[in-house]
Amino acid sequence: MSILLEISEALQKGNAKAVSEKTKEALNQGLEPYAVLTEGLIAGMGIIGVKFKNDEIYVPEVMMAAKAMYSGLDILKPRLAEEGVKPIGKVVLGTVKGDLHDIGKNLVGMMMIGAGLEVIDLGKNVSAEKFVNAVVEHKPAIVALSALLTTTMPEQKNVIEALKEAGLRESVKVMIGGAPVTETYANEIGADAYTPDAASAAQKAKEFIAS
Ligand code: B1M
Repeated sequence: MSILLEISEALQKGNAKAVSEKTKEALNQGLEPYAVLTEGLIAGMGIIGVKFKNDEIYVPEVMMAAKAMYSGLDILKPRLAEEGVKPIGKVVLGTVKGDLHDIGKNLVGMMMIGAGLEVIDLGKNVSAEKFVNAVVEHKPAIVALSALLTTTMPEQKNVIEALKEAGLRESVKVMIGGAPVTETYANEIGADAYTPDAASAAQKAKEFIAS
């Protein structure tokens, strides 16, 4: 079995210790951190998602898998961020109000740091008011909003509206993403960009800073 498959399987079993050890082993074997991330950790979490949807597993198993995913991410984080030098611009990032999913958002943050951006991570379940306050305080070039639930997607629109009301909309680019989010939705709510994954989010953020 390949080491990447072993990582995926250990993650699915919620075995944080094995995920952490095998992630180190994969890096020691010379595998690219991004391949370990996508073909090991994200692949494993994808299978968990399908099983969760089909009621084959329940929230406790998903929590264990998420914990195992973090033990792998902790090892990868410094390697993914390694290329980041002096920050080229600032991003305020968070998962919107009502939404507790933060694994994807954390990946977006890591990839952005790796792309040389300074990331102010407000965490999960972040209200529109908190985003507005962070824009006032940190003066970022970009606000990045993650939502994983169809029920919390409208909160991305609420943040854009709150930025408009505060007179701050023109001062920032708003990027949105998350599994249920689409380009069409981004256009509908007046976001500046939708990106499907963490790598393209970091790439787009870099483009915004350069433009
Ligand atoms: Co939840 N959950 N969950 N969950 N969960 C999903 C999202 C779901 C699709 C599962 C399913 O039914 N198949 C479903 C949502 C259905 C929907 O609305 N469309 C769901 C549900 C229903 C729920 C609850 C309501 C379950 C319940 O309690 N009955 C509940 C809601 C809690 C809440 O938020 N209020 C809930 C709870 C949880 C846990 C707490 C147990 C746990 C989260 C732990 C954590 O995040 N710390 C959890 C998990 C782990 C999942 C799944 C299995 C995995 C999510 C994940 O981390 N994926 C998920 C199923 C799935 O997505 N396959 C599911 C790995 C991660 C790397 O991918 O987050 O998609 P993702 O991020 C990607 C891209 O989306 C993108 O980049 C990342 C990869 O490169 N991206 C961006 C993300 N943000 C971005 C922002 C950007 C750009 C790209 O720009 C700003």
